[in-house]
Amino acid sequence: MIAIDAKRLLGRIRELGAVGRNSEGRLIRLAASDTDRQGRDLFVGWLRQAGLDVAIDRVGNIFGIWQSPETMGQAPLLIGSHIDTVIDAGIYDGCYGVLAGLEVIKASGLSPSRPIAVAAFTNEEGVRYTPDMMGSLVHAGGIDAETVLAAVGTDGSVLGRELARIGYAGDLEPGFLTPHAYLELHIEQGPVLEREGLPIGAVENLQGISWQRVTIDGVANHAGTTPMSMRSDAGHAAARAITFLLDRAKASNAPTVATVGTIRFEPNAINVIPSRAVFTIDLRDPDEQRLQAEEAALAAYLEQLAATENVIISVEQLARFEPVIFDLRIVERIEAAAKSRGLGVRRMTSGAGHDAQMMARIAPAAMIFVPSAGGISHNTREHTEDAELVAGANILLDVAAQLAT
Ligand code: HGY
Ligand code: MN
Ligand code: MN
Repeated sequence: MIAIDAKRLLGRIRELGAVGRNSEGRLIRLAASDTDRQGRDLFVGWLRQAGLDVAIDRVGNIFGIWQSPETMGQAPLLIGSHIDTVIDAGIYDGCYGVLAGLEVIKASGLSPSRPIAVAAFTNEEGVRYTPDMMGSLVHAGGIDAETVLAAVGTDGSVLGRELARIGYAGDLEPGFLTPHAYLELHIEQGPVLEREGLPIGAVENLQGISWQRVTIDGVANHAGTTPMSMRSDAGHAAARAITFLLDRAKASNAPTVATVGTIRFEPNAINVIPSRAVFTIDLRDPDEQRLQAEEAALAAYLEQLAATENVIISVEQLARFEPVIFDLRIVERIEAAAKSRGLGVRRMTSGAGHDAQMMARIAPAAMIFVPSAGGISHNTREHTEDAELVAGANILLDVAAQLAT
């Protein structure tokens, strides 16, 4: 059986994982930052070393393309993910799938009858600029490049300017490549595979995602002199809203998940009643109707809260993606490939967002998962065993070999 170069894959995951660490050793490669550039430069160097054509589009999506005179002009098989990270990231999220895609292209014994390309999409994480899965969303035609290039980051930067500054504002029109099929290999980032002792997940669907930013405006006042009955306390209103949202998700027997990952007060002083609270909501559910019902319940609560707390509440939608069903034929190929290598496999839902959910809009797409130790991700403790990483990459190779011939 053909196999990927395990040593090179594992070595490069660690080499890329060492890029973009700050003075305390924390891994932070936010989209279009200087550390993202360092990661991009390393990856592009490996693409050139592999003899691939390197293509960069206007929103900084990077493609390494293998083709031959015989395959030229045919729709390529595309294997992709991302190399930007969250804050205090692990070394596998996104990077594993991109580097495994490059190893598939370089695997000896592969004789594709169509081009194969590997992609690292811009700003999959959405931490600095929203929405997440941004580069693949542009590629799939879900948002136009101009809108994305004008996106203002949490640090006040503008994405288009940052891409130009780091040298990744390409001139290719996004969407220049329509894949024959799309594959993505990724760590599960959840507890299922490890709990069931399975090395491979054949991902058949991906849950819906709703990101919102809530701004609550009250009245700054003296913490000591203002009676509780006379306050318009943006901080208390925010606390009540967050408690409502999270208690409701906890009490639900549905798989709905809710997260408030960022919050800030103004003027943010110990003895001043907050005049403003701004926080973000990440709400997800595999069922679109239930997700809409959760959004509606929150909206109704906020309306009632504004009246009782005497504050003004405004909500901005930062991202909204419906659940996605992946291509069953590819899911079945993943299962069959695992079984033919004697690897346990199960179908599963992705709790995390991925570029595959955008590419599924323009091509048959599916994902392969490998276990995450302790189900932990978006955390420096993110870990997957070498043998599991190699097994997943070989399943990617097997399915790619079938789709590319
Ligand atoms: O938010 C997500 O699920 C992905 O990590 N961007
Ligand atoms: Mn990811
Ligand atoms: Mn992630």
